[in-house]
Amino acid sequence: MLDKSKSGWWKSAVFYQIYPKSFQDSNGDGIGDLPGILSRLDYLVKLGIDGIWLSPVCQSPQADNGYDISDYRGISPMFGTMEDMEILIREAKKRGISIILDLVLNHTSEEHFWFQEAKKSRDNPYHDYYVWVDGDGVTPPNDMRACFGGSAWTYVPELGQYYFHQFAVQQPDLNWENPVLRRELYSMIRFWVEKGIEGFRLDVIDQIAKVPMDKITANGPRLHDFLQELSREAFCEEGLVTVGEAWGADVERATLYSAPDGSELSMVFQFQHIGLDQQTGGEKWDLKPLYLPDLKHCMEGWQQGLNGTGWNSLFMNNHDLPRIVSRWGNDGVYRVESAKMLGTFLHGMQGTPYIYQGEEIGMTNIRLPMEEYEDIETRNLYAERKAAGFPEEEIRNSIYARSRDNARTPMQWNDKENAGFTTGSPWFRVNPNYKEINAEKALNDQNSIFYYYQKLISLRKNHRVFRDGSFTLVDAENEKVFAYLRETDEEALLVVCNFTGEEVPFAIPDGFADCILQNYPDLTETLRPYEARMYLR
Ligand code: TEU
Ligand code: CA
Repeated sequence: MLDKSKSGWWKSAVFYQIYPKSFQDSNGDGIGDLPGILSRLDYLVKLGIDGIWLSPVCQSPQADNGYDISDYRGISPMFGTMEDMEILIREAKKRGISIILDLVLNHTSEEHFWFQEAKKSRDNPYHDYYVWVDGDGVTPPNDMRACFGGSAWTYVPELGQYYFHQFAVQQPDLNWENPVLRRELYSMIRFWVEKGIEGFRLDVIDQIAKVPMDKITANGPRLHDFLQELSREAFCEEGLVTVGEAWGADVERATLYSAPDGSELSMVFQFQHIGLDQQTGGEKWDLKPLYLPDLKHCMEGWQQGLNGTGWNSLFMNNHDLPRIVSRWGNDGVYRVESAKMLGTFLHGMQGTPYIYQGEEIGMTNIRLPMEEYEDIETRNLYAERKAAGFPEEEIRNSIYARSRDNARTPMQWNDKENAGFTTGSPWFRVNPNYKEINAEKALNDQNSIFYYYQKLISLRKNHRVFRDGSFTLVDAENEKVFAYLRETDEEALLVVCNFTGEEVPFAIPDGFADCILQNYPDLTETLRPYEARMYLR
């Protein structure tokens, strides 16, 4: 077990993200919950992870599946009780697993007490917890759009004002210019630290310093002031791990976010790699194929840019993203090989890896009838593009490829009804491929993706080169094979990944004879479809 009292323990850790609603139901209501997670802790111990990032479980009307919080200090009854949470924290800690809570500090639910008060009058003490602009109810203050579609401004006639919301109408933005609000948030964070929470994931943290009348959302002028205050006031313990979601991050900004002096956060989730298969100037729904050299140069920039000056997170999946094996792998005949290849590609790099629930067994995207999509972003997109006259088939293809719901189908535990997720009726459709793809089957198959991920995690812990090594691309312009070298003064690690379904030639550089990990049973002169290897020297 890692010594988590030391700052930087998380540089040797591997984290696992749980989307509680879809992980494990324990009481038959069809919704995942905290006791369900507790019942699966030993599965996660077997995988070898060191911490769990829990997507929000606080009180919420679920307009955005819990990212619309109405009480930061209360557990939503759909997930269980505060006692369930305290038991989970304790039992996880006994197993060497830290609980990392998802903090949504950019906005609350409209049902939060603060907003209910703020709406009552302009001079209510909570009014300035939010962002208001006078208006006539006809013309919003400006043409800013919300991430989930529509205007970013909603009018409250009783006040003669609009309030600002970067996301859903039900998610009013908090006003971080207000020091009283900021202190409320810091006090809430300390409440959770006292409960034994050992880390935080910070939702859209680079959007908190918004200046809506200047049309600024990400990377606002006071962002780093706020983050440094947040770190000083709330993240006081050396061992706390903090990861900020920063869609607008580049390497330069990330050296501030993850500065080694701990003045801001431990690391951020940046998304430059995730945007590479999106049409330039388009939205995530505007698809284009991934061009492998783009991915190589992107990852090279982050690996070299933060080596010694900051710290990377490493991820390809989360609750907002389509399943990577369907996106950049092959979820058909080469599902197992390509899932292992993608894991090899990522886990050989410098940074803290995050495994999203089901990634370790190669869960895939799902195609649903349009009316079955749950996600507010997907539903709004369908309506918006339908109204704009986009061809039905084009809209559907975008949704099949990019909907967040791809990641939110229930975890597939076994081949029994509802994949063992619930004994009731699941809140969301279980992927019909659960009979083939499930954890029980994986645990009974030594060649499963699960055991491959278990080996990746173990290798990272047993060879310092994974944490400390330099990064150099090998054969950088090769459009089919992503190969790179990690080196310290004692060891060298060569990672080789064929990102295609073709057999391709690749010359293994001299001196690398010891293949420590491979996703095919033997070694041949060429690289077979989605073949991945790790060599150590
Ligand atoms: O996501 C922020 C965010 O910008 C993404 O939702 C993005 O808009 C889209 O999903 C991918 O292009 C965070 C949370 O992760 C997400 O689940 C919440 O819906 C959102 O913030 C609002 O809290
Ligand atoms: Ca339940």
